[in-house]
Amino acid sequence: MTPKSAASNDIPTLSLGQIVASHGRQVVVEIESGVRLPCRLHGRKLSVVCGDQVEWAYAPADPSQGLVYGVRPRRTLLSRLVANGMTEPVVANLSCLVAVVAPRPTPDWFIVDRYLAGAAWSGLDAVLACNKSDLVAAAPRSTDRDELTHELAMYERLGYRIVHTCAHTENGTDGLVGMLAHATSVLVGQSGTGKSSLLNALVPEAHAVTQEISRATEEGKHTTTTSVLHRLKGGGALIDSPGVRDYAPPLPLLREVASGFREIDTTARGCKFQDCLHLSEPGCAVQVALAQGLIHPRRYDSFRRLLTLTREFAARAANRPNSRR
Ligand SMILES: Nc1nc2c(ncn2[C@@H]2O[C@H](COP(=O)(O)OP(=O)(O)O)[C@@H](O)[C@H]2O)c(=O)[nH]1
Ligand SMILES: [Mg+2]
Ligand SMILES: [Zn+2]
Repeated sequence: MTPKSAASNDIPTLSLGQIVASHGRQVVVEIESGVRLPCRLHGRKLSVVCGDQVEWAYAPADPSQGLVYGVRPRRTLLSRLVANGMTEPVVANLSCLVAVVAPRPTPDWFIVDRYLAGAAWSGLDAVLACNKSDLVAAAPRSTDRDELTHELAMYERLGYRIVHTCAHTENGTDGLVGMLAHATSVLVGQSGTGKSSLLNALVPEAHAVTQEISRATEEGKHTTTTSVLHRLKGGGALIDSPGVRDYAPPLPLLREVASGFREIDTTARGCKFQDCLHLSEPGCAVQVALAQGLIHPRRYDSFRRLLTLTREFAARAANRPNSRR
């Protein structure tokens, strides 16, 4: 509860709640009783995302609705880079990111790496869920299956926890529930990997809409249009998110890019060159580890691509008048 300010007679006593869904100015707030109340944002400048802790009060003229007056400081924020170089907040107050992959659609590991880097930069724990375990044995080509196994083993060596699930039979979902207990987690990944199906397996009352994968593109269509927060029975909360064909986290300073890649970060700490970007300098510790096979070439490629993107955006920002970088 926030005490009412003596001067603000027009503002009623405010209560604390959490945004569980956001549709622009219209949001849903879970209030202290657990009831989910439709609310409007009060004031043009206010903007919220799913997961935000907010101060709200019943609308004076219509007690079936609430008004949101303010947002509490966010403990964490997952954002994404949008086309013009700006960042857009996606979900607030998360503690864990679950990157969902599946044998179909064919995994885009660069997207996975970007999510993992975004999680690291936002201070979130990250786990990988390999869904559709029923399809692994029936993968169209054994090379696809081998690649999936190979990549997952690589992430496991890096210290990421991996869980294998089947949203249809609920095989392995107990393991996922165990990982998510007491955390506020978001399911992210390509469309069609089964994020909404997993949510339904874990929270049946969520009734999340799922969709057939389009045969033409092997990509799921974007059935999930907004992030919604659901409570897990064992404690914790789970947020389904719209799928992405492309995701990039807000870019850090050039020298911080390595911190999004665990193995590159550790190796980079031993690099003898000050201000090294670990791109091509002979004798650079990262280059040596790469040549020795201690860093996976595809992970290094992910790092290099994100570094290049950071460079491009930094250059663009520097050329803009009134830029902050
Ligand atoms: N075989 C199989 N199909 C699944 C599984 N989970 C989801 N699907 C299917 O994959 C498609 C996309 O699922 P959906 O949950 O909408 O994916 P989202 O886009 O990540 O939310 C749907 O046709 C689901 O029925 C699974 O574990 N096994
Ligand atoms: Mg979905
Ligand atoms: Zn270096």
